[in-house]
Amino acid sequence: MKRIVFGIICGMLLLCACAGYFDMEPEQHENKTEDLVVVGVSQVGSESVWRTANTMSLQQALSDENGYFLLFDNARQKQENQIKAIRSFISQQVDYIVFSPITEDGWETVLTEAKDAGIPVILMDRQANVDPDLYTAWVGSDFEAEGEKAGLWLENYLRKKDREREEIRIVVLQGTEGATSVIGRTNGFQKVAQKHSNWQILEQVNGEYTTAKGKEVMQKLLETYDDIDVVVSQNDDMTFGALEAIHMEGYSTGEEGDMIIISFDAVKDALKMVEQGLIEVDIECNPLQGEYVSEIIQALEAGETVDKKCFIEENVFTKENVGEYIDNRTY
Ligand code: GZL
Repeated sequence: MKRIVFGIICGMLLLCACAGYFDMEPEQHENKTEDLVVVGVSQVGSESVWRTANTMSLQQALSDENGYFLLFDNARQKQENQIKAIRSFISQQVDYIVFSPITEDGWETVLTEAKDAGIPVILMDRQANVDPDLYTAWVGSDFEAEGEKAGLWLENYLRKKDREREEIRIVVLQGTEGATSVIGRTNGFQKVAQKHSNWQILEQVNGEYTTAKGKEVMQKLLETYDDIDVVVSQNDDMTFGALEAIHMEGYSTGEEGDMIIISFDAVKDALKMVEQGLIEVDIECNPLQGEYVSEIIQALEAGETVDKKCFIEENVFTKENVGEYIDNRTY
């Protein structure tokens, strides 16, 4: 039974006016409104190229042509905005709530309210530290695997360069504190790093997943430490800022450079830098999650059970393989 309140129907009528809604027979109006699945989406923000691609993927998949009425809210990187949006979706009695929790903690109360209202919650991208009964499914990346891939790449790179026994001084630009992607990438990289007593993680700093903050914290790290060998930057936007700071100080990056850059996300502009040798390796984090979310909703609409967790396939890009992928990159 679709729960669509007066406010949404008004919005629908307004929206459909241009789509010839009023040319239809009265009984057709009912079908059009009744057939749409109403989904409330609370998005973290628009802090990165990755996030923009993630949003576009959701909006393309949850379109009215695909049978959805999408209520979309941009939380501008604030948890309180996400909680407000979720409560608004509950009061509008949407059919599903979809959101990427900006950080893992602080969701128990509002997700209990959604459960009490009988509204299924689908998590995407980041995860929430709640009783698994409070959400129906999660779709996203294996962040710990991403971090481990970065560590294993560095291990292999140093071996090839005959630098296995050298003192390797590493700094880490982390994203938003408490985000699943930060926790996973940090733990995954450390799992490899702890096997190498000659690897020294000098400092891990919060670059907030943005270019501006990435540049700012990299400048501070360059002032603090003389010889940094490796920069692990947990998303490409921070990497763009870090590279600006590194070049401003007269350092170079790449195989023959002063520092090795390891980045995450693998957006097109960063892959171009991999091709140019500015970034040594980019660990993919796939933002195209809209189709996965839609498939979960369609399965639930058909009365099917769905997997609690759905991990998305991801790649690792270096100069050796980036050429095969870069032209097809849509973001
Ligand atoms: C990863 C996602 C991260 C991206 C950043 O799934 O949570 O948030 O790596 C984005 O670009 O800001």
